[in-house]
Amino acid sequence: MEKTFVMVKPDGVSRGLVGRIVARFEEKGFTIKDAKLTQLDRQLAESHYEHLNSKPFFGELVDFITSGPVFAMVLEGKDAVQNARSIIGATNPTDAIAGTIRGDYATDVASNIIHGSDSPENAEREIGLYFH
Ligand code: DAT
Ligand code: MG
Repeated sequence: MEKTFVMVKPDGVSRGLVGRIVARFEEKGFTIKDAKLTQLDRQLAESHYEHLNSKPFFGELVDFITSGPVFAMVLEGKDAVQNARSIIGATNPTDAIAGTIRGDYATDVASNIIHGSDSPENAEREIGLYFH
């Protein structure tokens, strides 16, 4: 069994989508190992998205992700990282197919509802950042 880190972003929380999003992961077969509603400070946001800090949208990304509460989760399951990314859908909601979370609930890459770790190593790192 593998663990991954998934986080409903401020737009998903403010739009009241947490329950529906959590249900999708439960229905797929994930086990919720830990979860919390929390608000990121800039230091945590900059650390989480460190790999993007040279991108032109980095400031906007940090502003957005710290703009309100997020719902952070540790999910466990078979191939959890890859299966969660499949449910989440493509980074740009325009490319995300219907039936994925981003495909169903988002239109804009800058506010794409949800985060999911992209490798087991990053899952471990992100779980450590949020749950310690
Ligand atoms: P993902 O969240 O699918 O893993 P990523 O790690 O490449 O994608 O980027 C992290 C977040 O940064 C992404 O969910 C939304 C934001 N982002 C990515 N590309 C962007 C862009 N071109 N303009 C604005 N925000 C962007
Ligand atoms: Mg990513």
